Amino acid sequence: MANPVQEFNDVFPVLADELIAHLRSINIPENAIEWFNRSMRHNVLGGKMNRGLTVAETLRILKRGEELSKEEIFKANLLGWCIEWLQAFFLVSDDIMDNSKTRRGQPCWYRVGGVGMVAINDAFILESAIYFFLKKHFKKDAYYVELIELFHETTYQTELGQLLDLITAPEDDIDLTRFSIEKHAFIVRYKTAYYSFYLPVALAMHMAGVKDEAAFKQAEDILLPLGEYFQVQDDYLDCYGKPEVIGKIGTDIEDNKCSWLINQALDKATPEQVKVLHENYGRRDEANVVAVKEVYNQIGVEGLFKAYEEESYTRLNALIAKIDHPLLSQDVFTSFMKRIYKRTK
Ligand code: GPP
Ligand code: MG
Ligand code: MG
Ligand code: MG
Repeated sequence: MANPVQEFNDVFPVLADELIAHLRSINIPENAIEWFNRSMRHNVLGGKMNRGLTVAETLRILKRGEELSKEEIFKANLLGWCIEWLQAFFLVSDDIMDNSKTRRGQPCWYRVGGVGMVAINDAFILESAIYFFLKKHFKKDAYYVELIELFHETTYQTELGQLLDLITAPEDDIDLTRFSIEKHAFIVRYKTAYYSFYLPVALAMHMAGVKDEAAFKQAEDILLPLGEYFQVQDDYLDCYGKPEVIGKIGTDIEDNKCSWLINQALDKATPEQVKVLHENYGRRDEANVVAVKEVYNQIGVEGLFKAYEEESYTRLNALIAKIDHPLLSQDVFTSFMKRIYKRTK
């Protein structure tokens, strides 16, 4: 069997060529095609590609060892790339909203010389490309409408999560009493778990011909908590990850975010520590950030995270062990778990 990563990577140039050929066919000027090509390569490539790789991997598991045809492999990987395009659309936008500096070890797209706010429109084009690919390759399939609906609904859910993430963190009105661990859980399910966890598996389920709503529901019931755990790791790495490993410089403290870490700290802090957090969270000066991290250290937030990580591993594996729908397989979820447990980037 060919290497799944190679099979996945081989699909990107096919899609990039299709898009560019289409732009030429409608007489888009060469300089705009060149611009788009640069945006696509900067923003779609260079990530971990976990979401993208999961579609074909899940389809293989759902087909229970039955050999996939070349066409099935190509189409599953194409759907995987559509998630990577969706993610590119989100990340270009998120980095502007979060005032971030770097992503995947490079400057954020809006900070690349000469790009600036054109990045907003570039994000829109990255999103539109998804529907160009779906139409070109799936229009004749019985599940074409399901794919379109799923991408639209997932985008909507993510945007609602992003809205909550942003309005819970107004930069000019710092009020830590607004935060709670329940609010955090709600935000992260919407802003991260649907598109990163439910979407790749649901896409593979559609390709496998699954129709039973109960199967989608069972998958969602485990994938949303898995995605929540993944975003808690992201919050942890924002503060404790090494920029050269995670490829980005954390901004959650400066951005007044309702992060898992600040919720843990507020839960355990003495009145004096709460006061320090109130005076320093959500401010841009390095000294303020240092003061917040100092309280995190006093409280032992890193240790709380390690304990959460262990507890999540046990709890999520127990949830996976309960999956019993005949059209699903526990392996879909254990392989996801293996990939993210104790991740460092
Ligand atoms: C992760 O939040 C969530 C997203 C990237 C979704 C953005 C959604 C939009 C509709 C734009 P994050 O800000 O913690 O991610 P990171 O740490 O990677 O910046
Ligand atoms: Mg964000
Ligand atoms: Mg961000
Ligand atoms: Mg983050």
